[in-house]
Amino acid sequence: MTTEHTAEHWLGRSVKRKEDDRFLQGKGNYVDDINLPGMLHMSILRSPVAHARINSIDTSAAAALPGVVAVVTGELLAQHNLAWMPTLSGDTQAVLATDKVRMQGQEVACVIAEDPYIAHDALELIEVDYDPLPVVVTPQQSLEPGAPVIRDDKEDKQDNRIYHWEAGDPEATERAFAQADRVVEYETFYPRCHPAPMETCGCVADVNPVTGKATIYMTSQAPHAHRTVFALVAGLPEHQIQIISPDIGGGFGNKVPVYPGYVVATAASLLLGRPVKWIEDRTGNLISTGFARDFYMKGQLALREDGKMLGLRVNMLSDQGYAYADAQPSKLKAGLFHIVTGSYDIPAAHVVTDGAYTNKAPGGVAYRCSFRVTEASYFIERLVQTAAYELGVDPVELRRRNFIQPEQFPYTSATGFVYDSGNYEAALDKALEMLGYEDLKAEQERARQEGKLIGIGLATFTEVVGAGPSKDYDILGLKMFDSAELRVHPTGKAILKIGVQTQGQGHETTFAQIVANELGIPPSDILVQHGDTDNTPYGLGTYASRSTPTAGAATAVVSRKLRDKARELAAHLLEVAPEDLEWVGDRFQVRGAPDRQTTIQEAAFAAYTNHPQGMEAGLEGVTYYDPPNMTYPFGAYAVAVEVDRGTGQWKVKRMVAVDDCGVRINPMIVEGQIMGGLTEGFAMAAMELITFDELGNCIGSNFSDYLIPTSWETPKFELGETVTPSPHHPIGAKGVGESATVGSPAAFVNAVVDALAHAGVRELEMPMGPDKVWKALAEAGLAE
Ligand code: MCN
Ligand code: CUN
Repeated sequence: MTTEHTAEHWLGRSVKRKEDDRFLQGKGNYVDDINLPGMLHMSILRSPVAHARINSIDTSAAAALPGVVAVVTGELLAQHNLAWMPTLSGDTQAVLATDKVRMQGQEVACVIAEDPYIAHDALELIEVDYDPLPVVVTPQQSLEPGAPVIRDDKEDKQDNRIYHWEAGDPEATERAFAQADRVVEYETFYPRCHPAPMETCGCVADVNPVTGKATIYMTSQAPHAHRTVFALVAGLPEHQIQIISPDIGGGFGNKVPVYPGYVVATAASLLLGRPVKWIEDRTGNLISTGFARDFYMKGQLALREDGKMLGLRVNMLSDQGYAYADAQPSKLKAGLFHIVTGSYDIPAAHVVTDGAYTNKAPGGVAYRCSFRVTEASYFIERLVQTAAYELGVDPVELRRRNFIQPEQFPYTSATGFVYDSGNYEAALDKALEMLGYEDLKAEQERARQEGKLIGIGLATFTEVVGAGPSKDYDILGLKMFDSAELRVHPTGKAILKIGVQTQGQGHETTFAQIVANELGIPPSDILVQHGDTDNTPYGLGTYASRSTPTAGAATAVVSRKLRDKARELAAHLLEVAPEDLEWVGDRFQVRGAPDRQTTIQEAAFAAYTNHPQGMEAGLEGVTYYDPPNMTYPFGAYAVAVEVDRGTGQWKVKRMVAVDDCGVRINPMIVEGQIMGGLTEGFAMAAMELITFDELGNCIGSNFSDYLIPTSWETPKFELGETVTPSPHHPIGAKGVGESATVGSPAAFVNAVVDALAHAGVRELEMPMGPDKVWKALAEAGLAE
């Protein structure tokens, strides 16, 4: 009798998240859950002023408070050559201030005490004598001649410019503009915002006084890279440093940089011989850690009369704060901002970028961004809408006339990106159909006659994620490959160890699904381990939606290696040649005699109990995957809003998001990623803002000033999908973790601007609070 066997499919299946059992039952293990015997607690004193010379720091009263074990200052660190540390973009940042403070909230001193409350109380007893200096809060001010030089700690630094970097072809772009019938200009500012994860940053540093081994439990999106940086900063041998990222309560990019708190806690543990815990407070998190955006952008689009785009010029000025600390590929000074041509076939482009120091927090890239794609995507999608108004064509039509066409892939953009695959029109069609675009336009017209304002906004964005190919991508010289190690044990249960680190993205489930898809071992039999540098292979970590494109690919490749070995084992067991076997998803069958079969579990057992002579025992392997290209997910988002002419408030009537991230491993998790990302995109468009007064006081240092949406404010999202597989990824998947945050802000802004556009309004700066919208209404004569 022949057995008809069909293996279960594990891709495209909404397997429930394995990690949720422990999260839902309160059994997560976050850094603050870690308590070690003899552990001390650290608290950080931060500068109240944005720019000042430090005349003196008196720690005597704090040190005398009962329960205080030590007070650490920059001067003490300087004795160990630890007062400054390198940033991920090769600049330097103070660990604790010595000469000057250069931003409000800068780390000035740390108290180590027997309990966290004593540590906190002792901060008030530290006397710091500051001599205020002129403050610079915008990059425009900072680049003016005569502006105070912020980084005068560097001997050769005479001004505040950090970098000047260009991409594209200036001559070709000039020629394109010379041929243009129309030139449309657009200028905007993408304000500073903050990822604000639920869990702030923190660590427990445990340097063993006997062995010298440093075990650091840390909120880290990139434990391996952080270990290497620690080895370089502290001069500790790398094998004596173990970084463990336990469960992480959201990262969103905030936990990519190295922060002073980690370094001081580790130094303190080394000096005191006891474990030291540091848990950042909310204000510390908002005021001093990885912010996002703060990009001033201006550009021109050259068009033919029929709407064909010919050329694009963009100038960008970036506010980096007092240290250039963007976690981004070394070569690319403004990250991937030069993908600013977006989804459009623009033959020529020239992008000029500059970065400047200001008296503000460093951090740069964070917040669901893939290295500045967010700003680029926002800019081009807003510019295209502006061009549509200027040309008097429907924004849908202008997009259609300029999309890169499916047959043009792989498509090389004017700034050198090689887009792997796409079908932009299909995604747009789907979004318009879901939205009922034509009907909505008619409704908008009717509403206008009744004195009501409805706006429709689109964004048809392209992302670039999965950094990255080692020829172009490295951070501090570390190439951006990623890794997977897979062991299948005798009973056919497996353990997968990966170099990336989940912060809520569900890797324990989706990575098990990738193995299951290749080997037929059910995900429930596969343990996914990550976030422990001693027990996982080297990798650059989770950010820039790179986990699936890099470590996900490594996981598929290593699984296939094991399957090849399993084939040999099955052939041995069935006494046939390996070529005579057919893989059917979870077992090998003899071609022509399918009831003769060996399951993957049987092959695994044989690997330890009955392997052929001459073959190595065991069923395990490791792969380091160097991606041949980035992946280019994309989407079409459509938003309809209603704007209240009396108050300037706007409400989302509909929000349709069609995403294409290639093959979806777990549709439920992908949709969760998109919902979360859309919420954050909405948040930036509507309310999230870190700003500063002229003295450099941070406004947005707590949750009553820094507004994040709750479920009450968050609109309903309607999701759709198209599937255009990545041709170079082993399972055709593209990253998706950031798409919705990258793509959606422009759609929201386009919608609100569209409601006012007939009265000449072209620009509203984010966040579009009712005050701003009301002012625009009033200026356009629309307010009532
Ligand atoms: N996935 C899938 N099919 C695809 C693509 C992805 O099933 N075609 C799944 C993945 O396997 C993974 C998740 O979706 O479980 C996200 O995958 P990916 O796009 O590879 O992104 P990363 O895992 O690298 O996550 C990083 C990304 C970034 S950079 C930020 S910022 C962000 C984001 O993820 N931070 C998050 N989403 C977050 N979600 C939560 N809950 N918490 C954060 O801190
Ligand atoms: Cu830039 S935020 Mo995510 O890449 O960690």
